[in-house]
Amino acid sequence: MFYDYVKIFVKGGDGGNGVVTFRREKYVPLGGPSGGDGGKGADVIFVADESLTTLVDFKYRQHYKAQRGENGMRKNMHGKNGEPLIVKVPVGTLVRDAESGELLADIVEKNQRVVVAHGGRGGRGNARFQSARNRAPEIAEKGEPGEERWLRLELKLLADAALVGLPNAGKSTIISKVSGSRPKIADYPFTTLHPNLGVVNLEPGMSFVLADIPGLIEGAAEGVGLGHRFLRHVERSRLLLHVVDMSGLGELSPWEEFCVIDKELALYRQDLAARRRLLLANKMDMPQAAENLHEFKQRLVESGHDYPLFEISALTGEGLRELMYQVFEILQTTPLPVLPDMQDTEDESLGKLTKVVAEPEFVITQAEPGVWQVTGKKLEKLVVMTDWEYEASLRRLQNILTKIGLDAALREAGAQDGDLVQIAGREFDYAE
Ligand SMILES: Nc1nc2c(ncn2[C@@H]2O[C@H](COP(=O)(O)OP(=O)(O)OP(=O)(O)O)[C@@H](O)[C@H]2O)c(=O)[nH]1
Ligand SMILES: [Mg+2]
Repeated sequence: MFYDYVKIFVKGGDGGNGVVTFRREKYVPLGGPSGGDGGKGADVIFVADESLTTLVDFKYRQHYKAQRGENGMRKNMHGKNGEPLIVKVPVGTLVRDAESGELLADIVEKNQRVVVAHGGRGGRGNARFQSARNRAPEIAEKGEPGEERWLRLELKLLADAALVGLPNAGKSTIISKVSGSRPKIADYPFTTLHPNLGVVNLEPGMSFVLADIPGLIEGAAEGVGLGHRFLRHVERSRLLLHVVDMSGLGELSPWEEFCVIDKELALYRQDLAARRRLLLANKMDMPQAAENLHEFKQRLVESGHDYPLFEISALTGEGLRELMYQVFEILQTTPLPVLPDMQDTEDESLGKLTKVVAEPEFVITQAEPGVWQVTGKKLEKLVVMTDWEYEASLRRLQNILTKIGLDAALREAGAQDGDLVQIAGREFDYAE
C-alpha cells in the first residue's frame, strides 16, 4: 500500500530536574549550595531522506518521544542532555498540526531538518538561586516538560515531470525504460496502484525526477477510483507528460482518451489543465497507430490545442531518448508551480514550529462555588516545574503568581479567603 496521510504523536523530552544539595567538604564548614541543573530534554527532529517515498513506516509506529534530560547532581554537576530523536521522512512531506490543520513545515529539500517538538529546558539547581539575601537556598526547579502535539503528515511526491493518462496507456512502461524505477507492467487497466518515482539520468549533471501515477478515469477529479489522491501528487510537477495510446485497441479512440484526461485535470484544479504539457503518442509500433495519429492530430488542431507532440514506442524504446532530452531542456525554463500551500513555504518561519495561537497568560474559570480553575500554558508549566519538597520553592512560586497578577485576577473574579485554586492538577488555598 501507498500511504500518503498519517497522524502521529510527537513529544520532546522533559528537562531533567535541578537538585538541592550543599557542599559538605572537610575544610568548608558552611558549605554553600551545590545542586546542579538538569539536562535539556531532547528535540524530535524530522530529517528529509531521499530514499523514502512513502509514509508507510508511520503506520507501524505512531508515537515519537525524545529522551528526557538527566537530573542535576551534587557538586554543581549538570545532568546530561537528551539525545535528539531523528525521524526520517520522505522529501515532499507536509507537516500539519493535526488539530488546527495549520501548515507547520513543508519539507522540500533532502537533508532538510525541522524540529517538530522542542525538548524542555533543564530545571535549575539550588546553586543558581544563591543571592546576597539567601546564601543557602532550598530551591530547585523541576525540568520543563517537552513540547507535545499530534501532527498530520501528508505526502506530496516531488517530481519534476509527471506521466498522466488513462489506465493501460503505457506510463509504467515508459518510466521503466528511462529510469531505475521498476513498476509492475501488465496488459490490463489499473496495474499501477501507487505512484512511482524514477530519476532520469541523461548525463552527469543532467537529471530530473519523473513520476508515474496510476491511470486516471472519468470522474477521477470527484474521487472516482483513486483519482483524487493521486492527482495530488501531480500538483507539484512542473511539466505533465500526457500519454495517449495510439494503438486504437482500447475502448476509447485516442482523441476521446485525450479529452477524458484533459477534462479531469481541469476539474481537479484549473491550473493543472493550464500546466505546461507534452503529448506522448505511445505505441507507435502498432499497425493502426500511424493512421490513428493522423486523425488525432487533426482533432487536436481543430480544437485549438498546440501542445508539442512526441511519437514514441515505450515497448521498443523508439523516440524515448530524444524525448527525455527535450523534457530536460523544457524543465530548465519551467518554473515551479505556485500553489496556495506552497506560497507558505517562502515564509521564513517555516522549518520551525510556529505558534498556533497567541494565548492569554491564564484563564480563570469557576468550577463550582469556592473552587477556581486556572489554565494557561506558561502558568501550568511553572507549577509543574516547582519542586514541592522545598518550602522555598513553593514560596518562589507564590511570589511569581502574585507578580503576574493571578491573585488580583482571582480577587476580581470573586474568590474569597479559603477558596480552592486548581492549577495543573495541584491545589492551593486562596488567601487575601
Ligand atoms: N505495443 C506496445 N505496447 C505497449 C507500449 N507501451 C506499453 N505497452 C503495453 O501496454 C500495456 C500497459 O502498459 P503499462 O505500462 O502497464 O500501462 P500503464 O499506463 O502504466 O497502466 P496503468 O498502470 O494501469 O495505469 C502493457 O501490456 C505494455 O506492455 C508500446 O509502446 N507498444
Ligand atoms: Mg502503470
